Amino acid sequence: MKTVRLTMAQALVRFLAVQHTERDGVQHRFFEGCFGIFGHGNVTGVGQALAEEPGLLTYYQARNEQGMVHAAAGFARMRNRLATLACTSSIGPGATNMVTGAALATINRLPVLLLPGDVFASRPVDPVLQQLEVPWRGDASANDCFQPVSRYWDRITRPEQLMPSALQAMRVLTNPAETGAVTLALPQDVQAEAYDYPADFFEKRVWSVPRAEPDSRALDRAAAMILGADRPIIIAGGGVIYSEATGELRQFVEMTGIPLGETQAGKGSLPYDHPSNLGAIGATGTLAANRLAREADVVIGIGTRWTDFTTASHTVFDNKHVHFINLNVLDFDAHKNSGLALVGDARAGIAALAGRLRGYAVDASYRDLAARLNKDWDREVDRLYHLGHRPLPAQSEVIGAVNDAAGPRDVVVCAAGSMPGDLHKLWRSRDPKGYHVEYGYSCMGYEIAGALGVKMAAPDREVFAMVGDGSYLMMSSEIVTAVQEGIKLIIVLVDNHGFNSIGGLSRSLGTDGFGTQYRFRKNGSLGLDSDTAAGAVLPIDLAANAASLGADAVRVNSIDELRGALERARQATRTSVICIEADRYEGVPSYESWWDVPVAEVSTVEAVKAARRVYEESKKKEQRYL
Ligand SMILES: Cc1ncc(C[n+]2csc(CCOP(=O)(O)OP(=O)(O)O)c2C)c(N)n1
Ligand SMILES: [Mg+2]
Repeated sequence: MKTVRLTMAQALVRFLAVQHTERDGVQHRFFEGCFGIFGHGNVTGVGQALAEEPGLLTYYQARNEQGMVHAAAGFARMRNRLATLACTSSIGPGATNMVTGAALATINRLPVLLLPGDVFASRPVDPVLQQLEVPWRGDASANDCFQPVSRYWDRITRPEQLMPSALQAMRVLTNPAETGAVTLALPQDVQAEAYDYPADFFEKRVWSVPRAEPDSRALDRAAAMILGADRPIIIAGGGVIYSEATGELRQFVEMTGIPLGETQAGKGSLPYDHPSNLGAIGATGTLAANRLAREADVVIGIGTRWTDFTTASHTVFDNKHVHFINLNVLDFDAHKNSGLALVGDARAGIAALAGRLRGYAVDASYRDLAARLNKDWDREVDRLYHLGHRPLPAQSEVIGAVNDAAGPRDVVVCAAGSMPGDLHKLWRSRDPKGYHVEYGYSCMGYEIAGALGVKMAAPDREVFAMVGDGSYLMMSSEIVTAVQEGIKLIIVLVDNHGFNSIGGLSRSLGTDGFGTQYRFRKNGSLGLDSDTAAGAVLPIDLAANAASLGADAVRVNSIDELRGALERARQATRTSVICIEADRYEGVPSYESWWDVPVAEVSTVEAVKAARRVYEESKKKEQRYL
């Protein structure tokens, strides 16, 4: 047997470089590079291996380990999970900085490979710098934190153990039902240890991504349910887009006339102006989608994990006799809401259902109602895009200006704050990959780092990262990575002096925005830095901050100025940051939706007591979907 003598880290890098995916006959290289921040635990292991054969995997330096995992997740989402980036870190804090990124990837079902350095397997000199010791368990390290947030986790304690572990890692990463973060913890001594690896381990491998068709009897039952429905509705989730099923979905919708709502991950499944597209569903839904959802008797969920935002905390599907049909590649999701489970690929499942529904269509009046609601909603978007609010513009106008500046294939990226909900309602999406809002983990700090990964995955598209001042201050450091790599982002930074989304939530539930503004503590306010008791706003110059990181940065004072700056940013070759202040109190309304956020059952504050009464009433509307 031919063997190659390599360190474990060298073997790993060689292995990663030859992994491929294949779907519909098209092959993709699976790892297009490796992000890393070096320290002890990877500088002389994986770092040495990347440096010795730089042609194998392109190395990208990051600023923050969390940021690099976000970039890898953004990349993987943009590539419909058929390719990703690996991430290497040192031991201890470098490793645990990746835990948030791992959770985000796993929740969003996105493949990322994490390679945290680990303490010595041979334990000659314990405790090493940054080693977390557990007195009662000798084989534990900080990397055990990754277990609950990974879909596959292993620690490579001998060099030859790499072979079965790496193969398992690939199985999970490329399986659309199982995918998420995969963590291979790499003890620093083992990374540097040599072994005679069989040459076969380094042969090109192609992992086929299947398009499993759901069980035919379940499909028959689903078709019968749809035929018997008065008011069916489709809810399109991220699975539609990852499966590249938007063409089949459109045909299905046009054939049957069943109207469709979109989740955050599923937005873009149909163009916004398609007459059957009702737009966003749920807590951040449109009037169109939430109205029709209310009456729906059969809800066909495709590729959705049914979060509380999608169901408006189990209130938006309000028909007492509602039943769900769930087409999902993961049986866990397919069984939610007591649904009829169609376990399989979205594209294959839609085609199979369409075959059973030939000749079927909803009443013309129902189809027309959807088309009318779609048009009505577009008028509402138009209104909110052009409020002309003074002296500060409303956030909806900022979104309108960015939407106007974006070409049909360009991408908007966002994750946390008040913008995801507004974007969900208002963004006019024209391309299945044009709307990229991370709302599974809704992680502040994803916006810029995730956008970096999006642009790396799709360099031919403009990428607009929309970020709040809170998220920006939490993590903007990957701007430096964008500048270093010559990767162009257009970052629109909406400044409202703090956590407006949470402030609004707090105010609406009786707590006056406590702790959500960036303001000086006012003397005598007893620390209640709430909206009505706060001092002056903090003098934070966000544009100067962005400029200091190497971006072309500008502060604009009106929507007209914003439009000009966006045009200049489009022409530019470098990363731009455009900072604009928006009126924190001029929010986009909710449209017949609610979100279950528990209010204190006892309080001395009248506003809290009143909010609790409303809460108890609203909660009665929640259904169990049994
Ligand atoms: C890492 C992280 N911490 C806390 C939260 C809770 N949270 C959600 S939105 C938000 C405020 C975001 O502020 P900003 O980015 O300025 O957006 P705005 O709400 O002002 O639109 C907070 C604290 C979160 N989603 N992520
Ligand atoms: Mg803010």
